[in-house]
Amino acid sequence: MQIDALLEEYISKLPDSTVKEAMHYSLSAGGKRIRPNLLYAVLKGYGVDTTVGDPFSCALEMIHTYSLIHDDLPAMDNDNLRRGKLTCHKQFDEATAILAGDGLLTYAFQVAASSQQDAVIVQECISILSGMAGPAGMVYGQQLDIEAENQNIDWKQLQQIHQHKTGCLLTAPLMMGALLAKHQEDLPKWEKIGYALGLAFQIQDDVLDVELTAKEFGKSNSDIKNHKGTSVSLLGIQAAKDMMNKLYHQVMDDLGAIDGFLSESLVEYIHRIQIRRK
Ligand code: GRG
Repeated sequence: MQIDALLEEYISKLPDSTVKEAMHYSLSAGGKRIRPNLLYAVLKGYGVDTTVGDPFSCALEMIHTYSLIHDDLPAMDNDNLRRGKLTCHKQFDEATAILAGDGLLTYAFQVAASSQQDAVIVQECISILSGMAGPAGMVYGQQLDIEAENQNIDWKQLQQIHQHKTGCLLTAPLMMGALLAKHQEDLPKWEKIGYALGLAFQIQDDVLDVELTAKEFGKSNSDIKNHKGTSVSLLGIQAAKDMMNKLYHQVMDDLGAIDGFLSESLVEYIHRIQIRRK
């Protein structure tokens, strides 16, 4: 089943309520589903039936969506637009948006734990997922990001923020894919690839943020409004683009060097990410 249909199915199991509506609103607002697609492409490359990834791909998208809902709140980035639509707290209200994020985060782990795969592998996947999303991963990155507002940070500090805030949740599907495919020995390689991909993706986000209008990009340019350093403001637009392309190349090269992994679909998918305009 497609990721959209799977997410619909999981949400339909919840009791009817405003928080369910808000979770559904944000989950179905037109996200690119990058994290689920990365997981499926890793499984495909290892020649594994991609349905083994279903509960984990849904959990990833739920956690990603929770992070966006909370990031948009007035206490954080205070954004009105996300994916070209009203942010969750604008469409509903702040209390509902906080609960929708809480609901998506907790439900994600219930969904992941419902996997019928080998119990040890499920436990390892949940450990990766929680580690990457939590206070040593994405939440830590968000904290660093908030502290960096109105500060003169250097490139090293910005990289640290990006790697946690964005890189961790892009690395998780790669590592979970290797675990589900029973290729634990490849985990360090996927971790390296994930962080390079995360950094490239975030630099691209910064470049698109200045090159496109909010309408074209589908979200507000809140980094400028919130006086945040970005790869473009620190490196300049051309150097940022050069670094992004170098990182994407490195990712493609590293993918080709994983023994027994057929990288075509993942390389093709990452190339689509590389040329994205939203
Ligand atoms: C609130 C704990 C907490 C964390 C928030 C992800 C995040 C951390 C903040 C979002 C800020 C941001 C714009 C980061 C840039 C990279 C990024 C994650 C972009 C959005 O991801 P996409 O492009 O989104 O995959 P879609 O809308 O396609 O799902």
